[in-house]
Amino acid sequence: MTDNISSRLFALASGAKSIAITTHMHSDGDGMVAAFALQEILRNKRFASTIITDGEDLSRYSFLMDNAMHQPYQEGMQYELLMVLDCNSRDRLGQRAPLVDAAQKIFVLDHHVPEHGIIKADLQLIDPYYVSAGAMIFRLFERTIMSFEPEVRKFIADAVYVTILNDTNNFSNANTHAEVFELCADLTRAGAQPQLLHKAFLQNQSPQEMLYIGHSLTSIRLHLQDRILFLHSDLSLAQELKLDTSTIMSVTRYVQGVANLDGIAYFQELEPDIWKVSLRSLKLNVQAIAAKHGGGGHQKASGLTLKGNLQDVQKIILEEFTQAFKKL
Ligand SMILES: [Mn+2]
Repeated sequence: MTDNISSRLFALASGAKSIAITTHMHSDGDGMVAAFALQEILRNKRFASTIITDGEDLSRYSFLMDNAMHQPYQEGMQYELLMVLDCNSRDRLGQRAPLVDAAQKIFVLDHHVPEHGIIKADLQLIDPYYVSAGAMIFRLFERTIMSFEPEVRKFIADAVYVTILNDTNNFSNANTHAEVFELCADLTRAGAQPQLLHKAFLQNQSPQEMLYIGHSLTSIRLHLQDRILFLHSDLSLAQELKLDTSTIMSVTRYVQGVANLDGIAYFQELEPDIWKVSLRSLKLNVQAIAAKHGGGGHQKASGLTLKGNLQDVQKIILEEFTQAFKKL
């Protein structure tokens, strides 16, 4: 099945004059790093491609970007073949959604549950069982990757390993099943060095980022008989610290170890009164909550965007959690 998809993808690439790779908005260490891996695979098959970004700061990934060809989105951009990674929804492409309309052929590779604004693809692989989009790329192109020179193989293995570190939150999320370790063993054999990648990707915070996290943690409040934890970071905090929040990992990872919780909601103000809300729960289906408000993700980890002041958006989420408990 996967051999068939990879050969069909290379056939699409052969027929295309231009190829773009992109991912969801507020790109992360899965979608963006999977794009680096896919670009390297294409390059070694002699297909040039460009990764289209929102112009976000990619410095977190600099250790994997020596060969990366990327460009911020500009209105009017057109590519014959568009590859969308870690995303199956047009809505989640944000300002880059017109790339979908302009493309002649579209390939979608994703592990999110399809919800709304589903991209109509000529070729797609969507499987929520996979731990990361990067993991899907590795399994999909495994035979091709293994035929590459050792240093190319190592680069792809490094990138895929990072997508797994990202989406499992360092092997601590519920998606860390046996196949994840089997895949990581294969990646390690292909040259990935877990200790160096852990250091480069998960332990490179700036003092400003640590201050941002620390201030955000002081906002912790408990609700619904102390079963739900809320915390937030307002825009002024990022501005005071001169921190570009698109460069840092979600603050939720610092509260996922709090004992006796049934859910977490982290509210991050991206623009005045625009809040990115990250939901986590091992008990409640937070994907349903996020989807109801135009967001999406996974049952145990989802995200959405809400408009309003902090009090209002927190009220909305508190009500959703209250209803979700009633349904249990
Ligand atoms: Mn992902």
